[in-house]
Amino acid sequence: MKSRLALVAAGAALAALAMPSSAAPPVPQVTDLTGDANMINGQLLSGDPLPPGVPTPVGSDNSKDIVSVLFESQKSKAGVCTGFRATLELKGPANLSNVLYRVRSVSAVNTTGFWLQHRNNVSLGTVTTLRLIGGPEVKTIPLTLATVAENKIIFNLTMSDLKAAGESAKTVLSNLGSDIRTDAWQLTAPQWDEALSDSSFKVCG
Ligand SMILES: [Ca+2]
Repeated sequence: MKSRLALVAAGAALAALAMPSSAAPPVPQVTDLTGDANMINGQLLSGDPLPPGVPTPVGSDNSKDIVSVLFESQKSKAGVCTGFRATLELKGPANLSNVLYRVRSVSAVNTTGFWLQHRNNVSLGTVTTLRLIGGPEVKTIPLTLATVAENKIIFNLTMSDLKAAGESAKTVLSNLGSDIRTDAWQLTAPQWDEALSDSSFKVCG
């Protein structure tokens, strides 16, 4: 019995050695504390009763509470860059009822805004768009509907989307961040939560 156990243990050890080491999980470029989706930490139209980033668990809405944003380049099987993906993670499942979920950045072309937006309101229904500000033309480009999976909203941008935005495989997005707002179509306020960072991301890095 003892020898059989030894053989089993040895086999397990060999199997472990034969397995490829698992890659480290990707690290989000943007992270935010939880419990602060409350409209009151620098998020009112005017007046800030508390400094930004002060958690207030009472009244915080998990469906609008930013946890992180992860930007990842996407490649074909041949290793060619096909665009990128941005995953907005929330504390709780998303609530697509008159809400704007936005992943923010800027680029050398769209210097004020390169915004990925998944929103729902009475005028538009549910749409995913790319809002461009500060470039040759302020405009909004329709995107493939984002994937909503429980507490994650996943935006996918193709090279065609980037080209339509005046961008390319060389584009570097900076000032990465996110904000979540009440969506009443032309009025997108108040803001529930916001996350900012100094991080940057090369779309085909
Ligand atoms: Ca948060």
